[in-house]
Amino acid sequence: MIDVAYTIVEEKIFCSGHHACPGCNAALAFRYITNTLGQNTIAVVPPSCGAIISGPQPLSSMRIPVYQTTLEASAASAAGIKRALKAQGKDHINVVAIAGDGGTYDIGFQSLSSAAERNEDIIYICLDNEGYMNTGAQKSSSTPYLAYTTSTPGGKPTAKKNVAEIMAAHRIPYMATATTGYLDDLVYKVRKAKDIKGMRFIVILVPCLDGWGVADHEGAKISRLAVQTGVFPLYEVENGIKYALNYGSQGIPVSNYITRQKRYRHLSSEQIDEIQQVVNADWENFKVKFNA
Ligand SMILES: Cc1ncc(C[n+]2csc(CCOP(=O)(O)OP(=O)(O)O)c2C)c(N)n1
Ligand code: SF4
Ligand SMILES: [Mg+2]
Repeated sequence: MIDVAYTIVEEKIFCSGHHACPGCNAALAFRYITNTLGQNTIAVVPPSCGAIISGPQPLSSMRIPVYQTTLEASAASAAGIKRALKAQGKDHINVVAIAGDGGTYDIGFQSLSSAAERNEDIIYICLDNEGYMNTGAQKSSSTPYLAYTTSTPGGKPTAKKNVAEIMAAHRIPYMATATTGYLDDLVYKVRKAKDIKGMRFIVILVPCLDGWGVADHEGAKISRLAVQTGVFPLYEVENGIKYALNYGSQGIPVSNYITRQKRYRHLSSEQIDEIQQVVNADWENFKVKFNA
């Protein structure tokens, strides 16, 4: 594993007074993303909880320009802005799209995939709270197997889409996973992405207090458990082939993660065992990539 102990230096781009729920981990991620990228940044944000954090203008919580685009078009909008800046000789300005999982895994995926294929010079960050939370916690293709959402009241019958591997398979210069429980690692990855040219993609797991049914102060702890149980490993992939593991499973039973969240409270012990088996098998397969 790679040691990424870092001093977090924040440029004060993110301000207090946003409209997210108290304790929202998406807001925490916004703070560290924007404060790390700094003043020379333009953000593109589609409809999502991120949009109520970053806008409406002039009441934005961010001291940088924010373009609120459609749910389908984050990557295309960011790519267009970056190309226009380059044409004006302003290549030093970072363009970052910050979208939810619904806007990334599902509705915005076509424009994201084609921007990746063209190797557009943008940073694309997915704040993955595993559902359409801003509209009442419906399921997305990021929602995990058996999790309750308002559109899967009996639990989602299919698995979470693996967007990290899909994006790595585009062979973009940089792909990484991160989460709010490991802020030094998150900042390290945003800073690294800032210094790379071409398409950069980071998916950040951000527990949604309301949609997952966790206490206001538990978001970061839950996200650490996601990593320590092996549910959501933190890793990087360069050019689709060079894998590096930052934080992975510590062998903690997945029940420690699941039983803290109301979205799983309908599960039987057999179903929790089933999830444990899947996590074990995924982790064994996943480790091969780092030993190769
Ligand atoms: C094409 C389209 N479909 C539906 C909507 C309504 N809508 C606005 S925000 C949102 C939820 C987006 O979910 P996600 O991207 O996961 O972000 P989150 O709210 O979870 O932060 C939806 C469905 C929309 N704006 N555009
Ligand atoms: S619904 Fe979830 S993601 Fe949205 S503001 Fe509240 S805690 Fe944050
Ligand atoms: Mg979401």
